[in-house]
Amino acid sequence: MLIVGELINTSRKALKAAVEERHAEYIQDMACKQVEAGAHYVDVNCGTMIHNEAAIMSWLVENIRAAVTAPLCIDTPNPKAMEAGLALAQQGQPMVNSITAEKERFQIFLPLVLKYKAKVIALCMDDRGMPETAADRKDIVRRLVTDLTASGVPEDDIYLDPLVKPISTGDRAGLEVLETIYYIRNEFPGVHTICGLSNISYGLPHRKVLNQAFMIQTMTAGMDAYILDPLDKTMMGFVYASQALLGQDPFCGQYLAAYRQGLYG
Ligand code: THG
Repeated sequence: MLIVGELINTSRKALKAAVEERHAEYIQDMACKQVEAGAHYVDVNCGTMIHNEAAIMSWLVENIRAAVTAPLCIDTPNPKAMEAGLALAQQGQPMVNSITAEKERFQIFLPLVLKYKAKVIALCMDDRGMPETAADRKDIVRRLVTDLTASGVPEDDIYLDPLVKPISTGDRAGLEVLETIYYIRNEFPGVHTICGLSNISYGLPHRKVLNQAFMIQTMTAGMDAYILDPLDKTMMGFVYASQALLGQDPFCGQYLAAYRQGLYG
């Protein structure tokens, strides 16, 4: 299981304010807290800062890497911001978040993935836009896996993201993702699957419970990585419990170790 901490994202009001004030300690503290809570990667997203995204990405990455040794997940559709982040994120194997099957985006981001030997999140999206059904996603998944592996990206570095849409916008949003995970597990067992979990709950009250339920459902379907809020201790408890219950934690070792470290409960 790979956990990417989602909290350094300027779509979050408090984080945006800290970035605008260049409050480095706030950002560093947020990075440390997520890693201490069990995150393996720290996501870095300043996509709302459209006028100087690349410069802000550089500032964020420099400060975060001084605070934690965990590798970083550079989260932007902007090629300049992606390169700026990757150039500085030299600790462990960085993660590119994300490439898509959109022709131009694929051509621009692929060289960066190869240059930095990065893990890559491949979003199920192409020039036709956001997919609705699992059938739409399957076609895109096949193209992404074929094109990435043919270009020399190891299967183990590929994280397919089915693209989670809010359940408030359509009753089948969860089901279509589950069906996509089953498909990927069967057809491409060597690649990973990841999602932005908190997307599922946009627009509804008490979001945490929807995020937690969807984590368990998707993990049961075979998802093996998440972008989530690692400071939600109930969520982290469900992650360790699910791993053990799905036969992915020999002798409940991680469940026990996380309990002893106070990571849930
Ligand atoms: N796939 C991939 N990357 C992603 C996503 C994805 N990166 C961004 C996002 N989706 C995952 N990260 C977040 C971060 C925050 C929130 C949701 C997903 C969130 N923020 C509150 C909101 O916007 O309402 C902020 C509230 C506040 O102000 O604090 O929910 O799907 N590959």
